This record gives sequence, C-alpha cells and structure tokens, in this order.
Amino acid sequence: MTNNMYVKNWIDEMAALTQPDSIVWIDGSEEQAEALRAEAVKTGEMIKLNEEKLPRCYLHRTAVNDVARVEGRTFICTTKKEDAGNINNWMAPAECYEKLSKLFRGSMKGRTMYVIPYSMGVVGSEFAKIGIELTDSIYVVLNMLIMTRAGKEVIDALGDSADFVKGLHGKADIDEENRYICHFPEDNTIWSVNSGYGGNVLLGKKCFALRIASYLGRKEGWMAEHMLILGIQYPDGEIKYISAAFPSACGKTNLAMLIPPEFLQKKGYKVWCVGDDIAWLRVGADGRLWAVNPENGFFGVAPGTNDKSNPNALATTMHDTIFTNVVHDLDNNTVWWEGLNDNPPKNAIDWKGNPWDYTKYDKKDKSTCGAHPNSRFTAMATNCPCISSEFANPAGVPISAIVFGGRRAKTAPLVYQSKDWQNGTFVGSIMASETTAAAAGAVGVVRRDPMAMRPFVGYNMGDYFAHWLEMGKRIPNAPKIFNVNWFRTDDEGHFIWPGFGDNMRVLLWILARCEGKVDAVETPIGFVPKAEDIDIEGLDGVTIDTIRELLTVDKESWLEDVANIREFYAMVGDRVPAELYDELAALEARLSK
Ligand code: OXD
Ligand code: MN
Repeated sequence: MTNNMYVKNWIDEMAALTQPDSIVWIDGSEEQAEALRAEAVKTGEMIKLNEEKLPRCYLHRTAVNDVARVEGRTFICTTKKEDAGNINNWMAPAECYEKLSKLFRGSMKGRTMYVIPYSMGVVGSEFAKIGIELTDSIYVVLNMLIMTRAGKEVIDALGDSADFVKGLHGKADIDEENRYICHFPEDNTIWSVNSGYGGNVLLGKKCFALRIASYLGRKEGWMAEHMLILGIQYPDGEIKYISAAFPSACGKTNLAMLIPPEFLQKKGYKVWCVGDDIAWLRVGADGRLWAVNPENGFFGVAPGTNDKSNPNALATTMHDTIFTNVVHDLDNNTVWWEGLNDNPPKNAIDWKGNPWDYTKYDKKDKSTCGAHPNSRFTAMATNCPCISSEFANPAGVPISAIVFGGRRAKTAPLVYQSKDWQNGTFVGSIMASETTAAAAGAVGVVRRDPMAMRPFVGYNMGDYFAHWLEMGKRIPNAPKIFNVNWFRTDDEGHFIWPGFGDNMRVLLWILARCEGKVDAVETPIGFVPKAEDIDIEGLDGVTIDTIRELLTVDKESWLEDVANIREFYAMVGDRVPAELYDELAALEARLSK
C-alpha cells in the first residue's frame, strides 16, 4: 500500500520480531471491515447483536483480568529519568525495548498482523498527526476504525515522510504479570503487550493523543489535554466554545452532550458536542486558543448511561456500535448495563460470559453486577444527535473558557473564576477528586489529578506546568480559566446541586464572565458568582440560599488543602515552577488573613 521506506522497514523489523503468519493492511473500506466483523463473529471474538434493534452492533468480552487501563504498568521511557518525572513510571528505553522484545518475539505466530494507518484529526489537515498501529487483534482494528480516521487515505497523506507514531500492539498471552504499556516519546514509539482492553490497546487514544502528543505539544508549542469540548448556542445563533477537564467518574461525556433545561430550550439555547475526552489546542492567527477533537468516536463508559443522564449518548449507541463487557440479553439479543433502566434481562450472560441472575443483583455490591463497572461502548462521533457542525472542521473551534473540576464534598464551591492565566494554571495544577464509596479503599481521600492529566502527561509533570505557563504568554487573547464542583454534599451526604442539564446554568455564568457581562464576588480563592446571577428558574428545591451555600469558601478546609498541595508539589519534584509556589503562598496568605 506504500513505498514509504521508513514505514516498510519498520514493519519488516516488527514482523521479524513478532513473526505473524500474514500481514494485512487496513484500507478503511467497508468491505474489508465487514469481512473482519464476519471473521470475528466466526471465531467468537464478537457477537452480532439484534439487527433490528441494534443495527450493525456487536458485543465483545475482554479477558476477566483485563478490564481497565493499568497505570501501574504504564511507562514513559525517556533517556533521562528526570524527563519522565516522579509521577510517571520510568524505564530506560534500551532496557524496555529489550524486555518487551522478549515478550513480543514470536508472539504473532499463527496470527495475522494488521497494519492500521490512522490520523488523529482530519486527514491531511494542519492540526492532524499520523500514526500506524500494528496489532494482532481484530477487535482493535474495528475499534480503531471507529475511534480514528483510518485507511488508505492516511498512508497517502503520509507520503514518504518519516513523521508518524510507530505503535506496536500484541495480545501475546494477556498475561497481567507481563502487561506493559510503554511510551518512547523521543522515538515517537508506543509498545503495548499482553492486554486487549481499549485504553491500553487503542494506541491512538491515551497513548498517542495524550501521552506522546503532550510531549510533542511541548516541543512544538501547542497543548494536548484531557478535555471535552462543547459549544453553547445562544438564541441569536451565536455559538461559544468551552473546553473542560475532569478526572474520570466526574461526568465528562455527560457534560459534553448536555441537554439544556427546558426553560432554556424554549428560549432557543442549544448545546453541541465537539468532543468528550481529548482536545488539541493551538494558538490561532487571531490570537485566540483553538481546539480540535483529534478522535473520531466515543469510547464511553456504559453503566449509568440512560435516557435521563445522557439521552444523546444512549442514542449514539443505537447503531454501528461495539459494546465491551456489558450484559448480553439472550431473549432479545441486545445489551444491558446497570443504570440503563429498571428492567434487567431475565435470561442473560454477564460480562464474564457466565449466566447472570438479575435477582441476585445488589446495587451496592459491584461483584453482583452484570456489566463490568468500566464496560464501554465504541461509537462514531457522527452517531451523536448533538454532534457539532464544527466537529470535523480542520481549524477547530475558538475556546472562550477553560473549565477544571473535580469531585469535592466540601472544599470547592460550585464555580469560581481564576484571576488570570497564571492563577488559572495554578487552579488546574491543584485539581483533585475525593474517592467515593463506589471505589475500593477509604472514602474521602483526596487524589490530586492536575488538569485531569495525572495518568496522561508524557513527560515530567513539573515541565508540564511550566509549559502551561509558557503557553499563557503566547496567547494574546487567552480563554478565562474556571473551576467547577458539581458534587458538594449536605450534612447527610446528599448532593446539593442537581447537576446534568442544570450544569448549563453555571456554564452560562462562565460565558457571561468571559464577555464581561456579569459581576462577581472576590474571595481568597478567586471570583465566585453573586448568588442571584445563577439562574434557578424552574429548579425544584433549589433556592437562592442553596446557591449561597454552594458558593461559600470555607477557609479552614482550604488551609488543609494548602498543606496537601504543598506535599503534592514536593512529590512532583524540583521542576514545579516558582510561579506556582508563589501562587500557593499568596493563596495561603489570603486565606490566613
Ligand atoms: C477514559 C479514561 O477512558 O479517562 O477516557 O480513562
Ligand atoms: Mn478520558
């Protein structure tokens, strides 16, 4: 399919290592994809679902020991350890290549090696970057065909250039003791072995579009961020764009596909989704920050998705979708997951492939779940009813506001605005979420997750903070930076803010601030709204006093946070920029006044 010597030599080298029986190029054609689906059904790798109810949809189950990203086995392999930093696992490149070569050697015997040329971003556009993934998994091929733009046009766009990310994935034995997800940013290379689970093996996503891309972004003067992108359309037709970073389990996909409250819909407001997970941001000729979503699909968490929490996501999964690790409803040949509805199937197979007795299902006990809590749907972005008309615009969209957020029971108010870019970078760097009862371990433990990038920065986190500060100097018309917290609880532990579509009320305040259309109240941490400026029309049980309560800044808990942040910065190490320590000291001084 190509005469590109860099590509050919690399594939020859990887094939000599892994020794597949045959090599098949993925051309992006529907005929080839259909043949691969048929083959996967024949071997049992995928189950074809009810064509009437879920047209062109499939179910796949991973191995039971292979159901999530494995941060402990994810490595950044830079020549110098300090360039990977203290937050990442590090291995010397030569050592890692040698170790993984042993695992890859002969691992594709009896298998086919698929060559997937793919583009993150619109093929051939200025914002786009090319990768080639070699894999022995049809499941990976079919997911990559949804999640990226893949096929012949990509290899044509590459021409004879050497500028592509070299990705090698092998299932090997799905041995968790020998599972490695390794990144060699200095070589534009990713090696992933012994996993078949999405985040570890769809190399375009976390591995390339965040870890390798964040490294490239620092080198080339742009940013790769773990952010959704959405557009809010005003009644007069104008659309403003927001990008937002939240750690996992904080509702990124829900916010990206938000449905406005009814009274706003009636006025003519609309929300458009540009992306739900990753944003690549560059300074435009106009001095604004422009964002593209480099992906082509959604790899969303299924449990909890329903026609109330996220009707757009649910509609997105109704055709041409691959479901992974959900419940198989045998009577209908459809799928189910916890939180879809209150009618679990009576005759069903759970995510492990065993008969599932819905009467034993106990919402509080994860081990009784039919679908794995991290079960997923892979669906084309263009399936989404609220996909933005700018989704495939190679120039991207201009960002008015950057929003950070986490899950905090008490400390963070519903929303606050940072003072400027430097202070906003500080706000991002101290992002945190508290563990919930849903996860194993102690409840309420604060995990710092700067810019929601803790597992995804492909270099030293201190240098990453410095890059944020540096970018601020290069954006004449920079977005304003905010922090939100949808998860404040009352003394009984109930959420105070309704969340979901009502989050739009907060986003409208944010945009009004960006336009200088609304005042705010200065607090030690930044600017919070005047309670009357959050529109509560039609909100049941939420009064202006509720909003006041949601906006309070409790100095004591913030001072505790300051101590925790100082510990975290010390852990990040000596590359944390002095400006951020200045911000921390200034915050402490304001709180202590
Ligand atoms: C994801 C994640 O899958 O952040 O998007 O883990
Ligand atoms: Mn993510």
